[in-house]
Amino acid sequence: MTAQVTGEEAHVTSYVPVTVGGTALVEDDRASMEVRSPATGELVARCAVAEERDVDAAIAAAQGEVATLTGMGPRQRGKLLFAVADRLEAEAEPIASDLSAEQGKPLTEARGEVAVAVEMWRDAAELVRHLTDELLPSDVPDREIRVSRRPHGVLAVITPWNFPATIPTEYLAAGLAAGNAIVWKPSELTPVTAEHLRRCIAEAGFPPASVNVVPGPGGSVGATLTSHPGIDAVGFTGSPQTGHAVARAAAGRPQLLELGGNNATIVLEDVDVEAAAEQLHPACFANAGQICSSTERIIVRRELHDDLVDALAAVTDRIRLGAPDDPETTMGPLNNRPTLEKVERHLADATDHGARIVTGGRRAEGFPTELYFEPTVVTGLTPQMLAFREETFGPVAFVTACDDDEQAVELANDHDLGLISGVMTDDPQRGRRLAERIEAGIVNVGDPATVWQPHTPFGGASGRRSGVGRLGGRYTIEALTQLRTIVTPRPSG
Ligand code: TXE
Repeated sequence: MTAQVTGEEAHVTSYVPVTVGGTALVEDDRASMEVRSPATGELVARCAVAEERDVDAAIAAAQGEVATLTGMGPRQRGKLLFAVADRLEAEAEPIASDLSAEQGKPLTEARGEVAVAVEMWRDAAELVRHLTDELLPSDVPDREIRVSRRPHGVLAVITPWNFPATIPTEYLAAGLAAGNAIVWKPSELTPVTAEHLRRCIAEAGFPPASVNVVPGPGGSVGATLTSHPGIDAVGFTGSPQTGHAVARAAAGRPQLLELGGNNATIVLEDVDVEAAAEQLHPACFANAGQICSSTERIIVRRELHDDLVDALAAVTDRIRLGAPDDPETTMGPLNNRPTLEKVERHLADATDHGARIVTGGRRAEGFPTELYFEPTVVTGLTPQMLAFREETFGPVAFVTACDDDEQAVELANDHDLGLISGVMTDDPQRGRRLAERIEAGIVNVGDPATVWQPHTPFGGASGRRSGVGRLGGRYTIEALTQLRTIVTPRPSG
């Protein structure tokens, strides 16, 4: 970390500064905010609150670096991306530990997240090293048409707290690979992981203003950044409400927006019920359900309903809720109070409208903070309930019964967020037929919603509210570049 906090807050591990052009700005008059562990309530870091002048300076610095990054060419940038991956890998253990402390996920999940981030840096490096121009045939014989991918220029990146290493990496790795210079506002809830990432990028040898970090709250710093006339494009992952505000603020500029999901997994009557419950376990409860691709609604054939609900309740019995750094723990606390309150609001609304809590449903007692929530199974979910319409983002498996394939598809599509879906069946052809009719960016047949391979295109179906564009491997690089067509006289001879 750039600056240690001393004195009465000696237990504070770090201070996350504004960083512009590779320099940490640590003037005494800049406001800061606390980052507290969701698991213990202890202060784990302080984070600077960037001011308007910082955002201006970060954008000016990034503008000055675009030419350097573009001039390096893709193969040299690829080398630096590999070097970032190597640094992250070498420091994976301390980074995972800090990530777990500020985010609340079990250390094992944090280690897995850092390992995936490492692979994403390598993936971006390989992809960009093979980026080629395209020559199009010309209607006019003496003209050559060359189409190439250029960076947008200054890319504003805003990221959330649920995956503080992988979600930023999606934008940073592909954004730098493409030659953009970046101004990044990480979540104010997980800035320590952001600082690790920024440092690894700098130490890998990227020019100083390649990634500038302006930490702080979204309503002020995020809004200043996304409405700034100096940015050329935006990458954002977060809630639909904020995403729509970002879209308005950056209107007219290229945008890659990944917003929430209210993902359905359909379970057909031909599956083995115990095996289906095992697959649904991580789909509903990994990261305490705080994943935009989590299974939020399970739509099961009525003849299997009771058995599946029993099997789900049995798998939740195995979940060990506890401190993230305890090796026995399989689920940690929720990250923040608004998320806790939303989970409770959705459960209260569901039971008011006739749903039944089979197991869980409450804050767990005996923990240092109120953010530990019991893994929960609820049945009787119906379309008029909040949990059916909005993303719950908590450790809850909501179940509803259906009578046939037609009704299953209708229920799956009866919501506004079409990110990812699953059809669990032993019959791939039947699963495929249903998948063709489900309005989501990804449909897994044989697997639940949640399963995503990071090099494949990830994003919301058109016409829904869950985003614009696609993340994942080369699709992110495509989204973070613009096409430039140059038509020249064809060399004679
Ligand atoms: O999101 P926000 P929150 C969903 C999930 C969660 C809900 C709310 O359902 O319960 O959103 O979470 C910054 N201009 N997802 O409140 O507000 C903010 O500082 C610019 C799904 O955390 O969208 C943070 O850096 N930026 C999701 C980022 O936006 C603004 C991941 C996300 O915060 C801003 C997280 C503004 N006006 C939540 N206001 C997913 N798709 O994975 C806030 N921010």
